[in-house]
Amino acid sequence: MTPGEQHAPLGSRTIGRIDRVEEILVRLPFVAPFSVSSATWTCKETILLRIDSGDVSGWGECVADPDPFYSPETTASARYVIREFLLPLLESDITLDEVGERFRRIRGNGMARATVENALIDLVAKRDGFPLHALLGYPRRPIPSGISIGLQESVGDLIEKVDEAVGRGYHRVKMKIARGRDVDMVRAVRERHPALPLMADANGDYSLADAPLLRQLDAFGLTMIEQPLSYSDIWEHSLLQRELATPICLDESIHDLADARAAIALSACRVLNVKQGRVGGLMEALRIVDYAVGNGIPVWCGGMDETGIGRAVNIHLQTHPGFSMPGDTSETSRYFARDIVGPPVVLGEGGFIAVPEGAGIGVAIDEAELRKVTLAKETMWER
Ligand code: OSB
Ligand code: MG
Repeated sequence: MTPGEQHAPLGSRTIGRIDRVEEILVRLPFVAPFSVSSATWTCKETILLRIDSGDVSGWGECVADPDPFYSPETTASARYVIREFLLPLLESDITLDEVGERFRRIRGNGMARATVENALIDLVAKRDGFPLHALLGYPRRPIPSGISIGLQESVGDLIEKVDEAVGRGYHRVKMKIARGRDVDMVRAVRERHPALPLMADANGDYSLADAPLLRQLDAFGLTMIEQPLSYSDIWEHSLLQRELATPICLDESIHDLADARAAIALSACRVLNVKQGRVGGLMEALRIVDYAVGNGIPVWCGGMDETGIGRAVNIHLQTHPGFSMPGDTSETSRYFARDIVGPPVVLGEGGFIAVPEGAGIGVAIDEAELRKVTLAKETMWER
């Protein structure tokens, strides 16, 4: 690091010489199945990208699932787009801004783009000797915690899960809801935990005709309801928001800054869930946070039940002071008995999460563990 370099804007840093790109398909079992209105997942199956430059390796994790039940992108589509369209756009020594410019030619496929971009940013941070948060330009701070509790079979099961989360010290609880598993379940949680910061995520299960039903949720003082309507809608959310006292938060509907601007202009939401993996990477995520906060819309950081690689990225991202609400950043053990990186994410004093201290994402790959969960490997670029 040379003097002054510390404040060089992220986008003006060059990616250096790329020697090798390897793609690793992994499958990690979950400690328990995770259900949302549109899917049940029993494991984390995804691709990791390792980009090598000299003796430095940058890592990126794709947030796509093997199925298109959360997003139209899938593990297979991301692999295809990365191999056929994104990696061929890379060239040694271009800047991160230039990478962003080139990647803009690829429409959609934000999860694929984020995988490559995040690996490059991790690589640059490690090479230049900065923790990721410092490269982004923000000092460390304790990160608030939040947990996302999947759909449960019964009210009893749900209460057990919520009690456990509250006992662990999570700052807020998100519960998944779906048609027929909504008002009674929210009521039960609220009666047991009157002061708990609580929100509900429908993953797009409702339609505008359900407005009277969703209005019943106003009685429970939820901090917000996430993505009540279709994954592809913004307009109808603006109509629904007029009918609800509870703030709407958009997740699936927001793919980039333009979507965020449209949603805010239409008053389709009062909160945004920013997932770097969904919006094409850290750089677009930062633009969305700046824009939303500048326009009076608070944001929080979502998650995609990532391994320790993506989990670390989400933690570093939340050093941005614009993140004013606890996100879906939970302990590693909430999903995995064993992770492919160390140390695991744990809740510290007061339920906060510490930002990793090393260079880049600041967590170390456990090569032995990684080998155990690897399904396939492919070298996609060799110098
Ligand atoms: O809707 O936020 C969502 C997980 C996978 C896909 C979609 C969502 C989620 C979560 C869990 O809610 C977030 C996490 O714990 O990482
Ligand atoms: Mg969501």
